[in-house]
Amino acid sequence: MNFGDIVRKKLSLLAMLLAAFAFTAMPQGAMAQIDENLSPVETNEAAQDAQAATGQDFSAVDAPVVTDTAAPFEPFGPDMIKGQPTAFEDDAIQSMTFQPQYTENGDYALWMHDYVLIPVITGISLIVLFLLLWVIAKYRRRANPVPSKTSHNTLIEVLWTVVPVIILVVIAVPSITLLARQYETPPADAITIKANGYQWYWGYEYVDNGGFEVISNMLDEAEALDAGEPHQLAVDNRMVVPVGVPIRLQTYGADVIHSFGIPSLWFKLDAVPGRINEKMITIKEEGIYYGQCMELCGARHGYMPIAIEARSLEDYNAWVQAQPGGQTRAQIQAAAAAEAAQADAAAEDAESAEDAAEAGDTTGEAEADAAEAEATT
Ligand SMILES: [Cu+2]
Repeated sequence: MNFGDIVRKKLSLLAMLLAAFAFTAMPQGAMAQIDENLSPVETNEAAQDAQAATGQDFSAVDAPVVTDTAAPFEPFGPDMIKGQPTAFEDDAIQSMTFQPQYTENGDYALWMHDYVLIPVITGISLIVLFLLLWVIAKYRRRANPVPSKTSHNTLIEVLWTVVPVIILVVIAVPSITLLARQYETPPADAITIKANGYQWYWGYEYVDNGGFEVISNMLDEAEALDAGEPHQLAVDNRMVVPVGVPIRLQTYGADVIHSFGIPSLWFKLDAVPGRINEKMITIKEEGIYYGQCMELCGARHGYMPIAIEARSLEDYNAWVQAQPGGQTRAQIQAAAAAEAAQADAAAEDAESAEDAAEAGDTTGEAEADAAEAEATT
């Protein structure tokens, strides 16, 4: 065994160690499942712990309550469409890269693509091309009639092992960071919206706003063109979401596996029957963002587009209140507080009536029973 062999062995061990490190450093959230045995309280506590750990402080709940006197909700027109693919004729460079991004994760991923991956790929391709041309020119039979019998060169063997390891480590750092960001736990008060995939349309369930579901179907060509929107992306009812607020976006497959994907928001999550997947998304700008089902799900798989309309929290709350059974979170909290106060008052009544009964008042006893019954309901 010569020196080169020994070094190679040691370095492959190092590469394996690095891979093992990368795997253990990967966020556990990437493999997390929703634990159905966990009670809602425990889940909430876990979320709060996570929030404390990340030091984030969002409060969607504190937003101003929109009353019925607010302006009615007006859907955005086609001028608000954002993050669409670019045609080659319009901008050759832009047409070859990702759609413009409107989330922090999207910005990070785009940065990694443009400033880490593309330079590395271009550099390696150029070096390999240069080596090939050099060998073809210098070592062709006419220029080099007596071939060398050299079979080992320790220096270049060490180099071609060490350099790729360094390149992989350089790529691994932003790559694992991006993975971790994509699986960040939403804060406890993130707004939960559940996207249900059906054959072949989407339903958006507003879990934290009264639990209503909006069914979203593709518009036909004439309707889409009428609305000034792209055919096969335009829908009748968009998924309205608040902008700048963390959303706990859950996906679920009602029949087969679908996949909820919006390229310009750097979001894709499978919608699987019998299991809820979830990921956090925070949209940076108001606008209309298009996506599609991204898992072959049957005959009309290509005709179940996604259209997200990101609005200010006030507009979102106004829209929520216009839906059947829709309530803002402030309204839900106020109702819960009022109910709790009522229960407290009833319990107090029961207590005072009981005291009266003890004092020998027979009508008080009946009153106590009635008040107690009220308190328990
Ligand atoms: Cu589908």
